[in-house]
Amino acid sequence: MSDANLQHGRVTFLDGRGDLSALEITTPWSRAEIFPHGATVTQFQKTGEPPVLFLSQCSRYTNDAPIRGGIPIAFPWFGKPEGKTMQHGFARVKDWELKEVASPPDGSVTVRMRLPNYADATAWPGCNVEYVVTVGEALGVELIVTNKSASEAAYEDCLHTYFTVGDISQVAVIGLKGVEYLDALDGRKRKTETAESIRFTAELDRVYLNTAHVVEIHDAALRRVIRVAKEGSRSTVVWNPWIAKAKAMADYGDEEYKQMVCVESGNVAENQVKLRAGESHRTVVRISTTKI
Ligand code: TA6
Repeated sequence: MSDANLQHGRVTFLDGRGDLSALEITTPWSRAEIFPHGATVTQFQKTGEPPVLFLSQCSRYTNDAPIRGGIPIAFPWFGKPEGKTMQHGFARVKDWELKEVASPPDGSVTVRMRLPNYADATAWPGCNVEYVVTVGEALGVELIVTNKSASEAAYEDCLHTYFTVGDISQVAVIGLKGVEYLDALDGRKRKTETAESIRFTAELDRVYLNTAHVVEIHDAALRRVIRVAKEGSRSTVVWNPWIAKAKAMADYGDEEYKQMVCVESGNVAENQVKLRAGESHRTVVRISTTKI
């Protein structure tokens, strides 16, 4: 292991888990972990508080599978569109290159990574894909895609964030009332959210469209609110697998649905990003917590 001591924070290269190495970032307020595998932020925890991100105890740490938890990056597609064999694209199972570690004057730590040029260039025209993680009192993640080709590039992205909650039955997701969504559990039928507070009593899997809203996760058991603010994102996905799907996922504990909820920010379906030659797009998420 080696350390990079920065002005305020510190980055330590860890042996990681399984086949995968990891970076540990510590700042005056918080601690985080990032795996170059999939550029997956797996942990973010403020000093004296419960973890913000959920990480399954059953996750695999192998080169051929995504990590179950944290913030997997779904890119350049979401789900499994016609003709695609891999769910949620390939970015989350590629090893990203570490490009830069820095500590801005505010005491946070930033880590910049790049998606190497992938073998299957036919899957998608040449783009430069970078990811910047900022660890401080809050957690910031930013996916930056630049179209280096001479033709238009279209893609979906989703920062597929798993959040830790104390008890899913006491959780309310607030901020999506009136927003249209595709119900993945009902043939992706288009519906409109009528609830001020979305609550969980069964599997829930919804792609909310055309929304830039801040979403809050109110967690009565842990007495905290997690705030998910975003820029450059028109879609928000909310998911809890509940009992049957939890049992069906080999890399997820049967009871773990009680302690997590996914609130994911990106650009999915009709919200896909289209870049003209030379254009860039930034999908930015800022995650913060307050005690209640
Ligand atoms: O974001 C919700 C979702 O699309 C669900 O349908 C479920 O499949 C989840 O993603 C996890 O997908 P994964 O491929 O990581 O098992």
